[in-house]
Amino acid sequence: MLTLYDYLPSQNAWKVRVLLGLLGITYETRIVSIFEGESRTEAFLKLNPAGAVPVLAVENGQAIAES
Ligand SMILES: N[C@@H](CCC(=O)N[C@@H](CS)C(=O)NCC(=O)O)C(=O)O
Repeated sequence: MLTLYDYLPSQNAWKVRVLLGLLGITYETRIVSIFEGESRTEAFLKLNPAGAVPVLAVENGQAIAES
């Protein structure tokens, strides 16, 4: 199962939500509250050193950043 690290007001994350929806790909969502520092935690920076959503975590533990 894919996991999308998302922030609902983010237009960059929205693009990924739309694409996954159009492709019919199911995924889990983890909300990252970017204005509360959740994109700058050590764990999140391991997923995306840029500290930004969207990030799509794939099954082998790798993560794809950039909308
Ligand atoms: N080039 C990136 C930009 C991502 C980006 O700027 N994300 C914003 C939300 S729209 C973010 O997470 N900002 C948090 C921060 O910079 O701390 C993309 O297209 O995905």
